Amino acid sequence: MTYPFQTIEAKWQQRWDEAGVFRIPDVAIDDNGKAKPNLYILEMLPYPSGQIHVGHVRNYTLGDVLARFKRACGYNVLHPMGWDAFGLPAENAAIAQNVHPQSWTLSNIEDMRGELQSLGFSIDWSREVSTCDAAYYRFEQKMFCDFLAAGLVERTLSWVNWDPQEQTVLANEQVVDGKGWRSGVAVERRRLPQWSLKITDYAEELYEALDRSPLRERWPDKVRTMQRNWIGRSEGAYIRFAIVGQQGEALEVFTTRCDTIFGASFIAIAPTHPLVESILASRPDLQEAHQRLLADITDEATLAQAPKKGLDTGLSVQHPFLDDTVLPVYIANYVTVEYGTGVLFGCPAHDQRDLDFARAYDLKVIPVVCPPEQGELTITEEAYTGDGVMINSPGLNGHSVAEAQAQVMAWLTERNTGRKGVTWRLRDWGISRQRYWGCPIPIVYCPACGTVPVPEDQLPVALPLDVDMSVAGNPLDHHPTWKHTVCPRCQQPAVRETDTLDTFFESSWYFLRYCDPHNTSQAFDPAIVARWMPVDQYVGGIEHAVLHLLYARFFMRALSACGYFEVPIPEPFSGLFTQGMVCHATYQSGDGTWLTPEAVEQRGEDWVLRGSDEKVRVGRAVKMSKSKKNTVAPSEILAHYGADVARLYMMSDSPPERDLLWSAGGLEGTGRFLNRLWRLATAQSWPTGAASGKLTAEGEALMRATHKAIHTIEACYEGLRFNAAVAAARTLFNALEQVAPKPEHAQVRRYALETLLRVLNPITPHVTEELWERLGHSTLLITQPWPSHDPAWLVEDSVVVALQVNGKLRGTVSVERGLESSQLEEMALAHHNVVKNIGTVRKVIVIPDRLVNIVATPRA
Ligand code: ANZ
Ligand code: ZN
Repeated sequence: MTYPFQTIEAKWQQRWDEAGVFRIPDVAIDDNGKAKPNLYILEMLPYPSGQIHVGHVRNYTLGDVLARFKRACGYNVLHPMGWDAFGLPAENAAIAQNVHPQSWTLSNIEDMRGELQSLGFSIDWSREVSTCDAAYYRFEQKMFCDFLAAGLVERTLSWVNWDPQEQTVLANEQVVDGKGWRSGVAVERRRLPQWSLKITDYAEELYEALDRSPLRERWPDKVRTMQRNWIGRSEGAYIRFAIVGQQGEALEVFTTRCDTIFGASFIAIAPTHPLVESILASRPDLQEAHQRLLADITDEATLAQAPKKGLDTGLSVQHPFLDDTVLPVYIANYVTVEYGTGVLFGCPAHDQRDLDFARAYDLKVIPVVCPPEQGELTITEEAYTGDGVMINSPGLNGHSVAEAQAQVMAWLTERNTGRKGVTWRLRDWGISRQRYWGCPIPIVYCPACGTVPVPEDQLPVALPLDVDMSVAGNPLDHHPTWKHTVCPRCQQPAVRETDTLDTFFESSWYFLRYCDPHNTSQAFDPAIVARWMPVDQYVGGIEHAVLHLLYARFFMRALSACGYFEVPIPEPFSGLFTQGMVCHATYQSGDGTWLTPEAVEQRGEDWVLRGSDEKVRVGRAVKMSKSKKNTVAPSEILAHYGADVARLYMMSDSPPERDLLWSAGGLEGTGRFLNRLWRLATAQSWPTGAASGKLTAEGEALMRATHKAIHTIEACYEGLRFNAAVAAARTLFNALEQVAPKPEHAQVRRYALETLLRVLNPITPHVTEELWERLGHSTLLITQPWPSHDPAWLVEDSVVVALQVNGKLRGTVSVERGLESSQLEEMALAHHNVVKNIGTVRKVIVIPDRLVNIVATPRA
């Protein structure tokens, strides 16, 4: 780089800091004495893993450009930052490196804060929040107690996903293909007392709101679809099947296909269903087989693929419409206890899982829906799940599936054996973690009083720091004193809950704390929150589509229910933007070892190990990750190019929602551009002289280009099309470069340059600020308003002229405005479609900039 980015960037970061320009008051007054509108722009808070990575740089630059732009547009912009500081990696690092999770976390925060600051983000650091700070988590302990009082927290013995390597319970979302999301080890099922949040109480509301404003307009469809699928609304029927020989006893199933009732050939119950216990009580012979079924249970996705297994209970139920038909009752591994009623009726002909099960246990397969163009249907190994015409179904034959469903529903209602109903796939949110580095759950177990929440005046329940991390399991269990306490109610000896909260609990409300970060008496003042919430624009990764983003939506509703707001604020994030990933090619040596980009070089067509002849395999570009060694460290980019180049490059290459393919060449090119801008602005003088008469055509063109740039870039920033904004800024730069620095151009050139600095300022704040100063300004560029454009200058300088022959339109031409009549006449007479239609020309009428009419004899 030829311009002194190092000194410039440090200088301006310090100046902004001294001027306190990013310290945001809750009410800001503009120059006219009016309150500026408040706006909240937020990026997802980082986990303090050690260093920021390129993905962070992209994410935070996106938010920062928008924040700086909106600020210039007159908003009082809240743009805070904090740390999602609890979690497993700190414990793992602590064990591996023999440091305390807290010191590991705090020193990472120091490092990462420094890196973020050197990128020049317009963050109000006075509002920084760290979730592992007792000053923060004491309030979530209070929330937990409030939720408990409101019936939104439950403690239940529940089947959980147990990660044998991490020695912890995982949320369903943390199980990927039957394996722990971090450990990659197959999860087991265990039954443990767990705390959970009743997110299912809000299933319908969370689902419906996805299709209401503002989410409908301002959240990506992709994310709304993912949430919709995750919440999983199914409309269907609940049907009761009477148990044969047990007067008044029935099994209730949930089905979305009541039309297939005549194809039912068995009933299946989930292995962990409460009913199973009573069935087994009278059938000790089945207990061993049942244990084997239990041992196999993993998550649903895996079970869907696994071989179908079950055991015959010996019970049977009566078919609701066929008096002489009874169905056997099985316990089956593919039925989940948490869905519907945990019981289903199997219809092998039309459900693949049921068919696999029927084949394994030799059960009947009765087709009841026939494909429309076929007269009959035989089922072999594949179930027919399509639409069709009813067969083998007394009273329904010949009807469509939809008609059959309506009819069966009517029959069920009539006989009082079933009802219409909706079921949701969403499960309650298990929040207990058997880990140390988290927020203690504020509960005491007393032999006399039972489960007692810790009263508010005894919060926080601080996490003890003197723990032994070398023993397996949760260090809080092994701590000699911490868990022994007295019961808040009866003052007798009692023990603390040693589980900690899922860290998603912390990230479900941090954005509220930013509004009022220093409040010591409550999580936040509702009046202050009302000034800022909801977040106007949230920016983060699509990987949070169903975890964090759903939990935060639930939290707002739960907090509303507990009276935390003046007026309920259902949605935390009005606008959501999910940026693409930063990708890079991968390199591997012959033996498959991953190689860093610095370790390889291109030689002709091939890639080789730097400084050797050893060939290297090049893989396609994938998300940068440490494991594949295809990362580029932001610290190195900063050292070689500086923050402005890094920021500009991040915004230049691809639309922000798409993946960005990292290229060293692209970064170079961006650096060259800023060097050129620097040279242009510093290598000559930029007099401020007053307007010197009429502009030349060249000057007018630059004037037009400048106003057009303002107009275009403004729209691009508004629409988060930052790459298009950069392209438009470069167009203006090129236009400016082409106009020679003659005295008659002085004014327009200076105007163009200043405009360029202003429109680029949100992306490259340091270099533009420096050049602004060098142009003689004593104000900070960051405090300048967004430039306005004059619509008069946007009028295109070309016009469309109609070409007529004897008053009839024969063509049009687009020409420069203000052409001479003779030039227009010449053009018209040369136009192919005019030539075709004229014989002898009598007269030519020209209305400049509009029309040429040729009066002529027809062509012979
Ligand atoms: C009879 C039937 C016939 C079904 C047929 C499907 C096809 P969705 O659409 O995802 O909501 N089911 C019900 N409870 C279940 C449980 N606890 N575990 C596993 N499967 C369960 O799925 C609804 C269908 O899933 C229900 O409709 C039921 O099988 C099954 F031709 O009932 B169906
Ligand atoms: Zn007690």
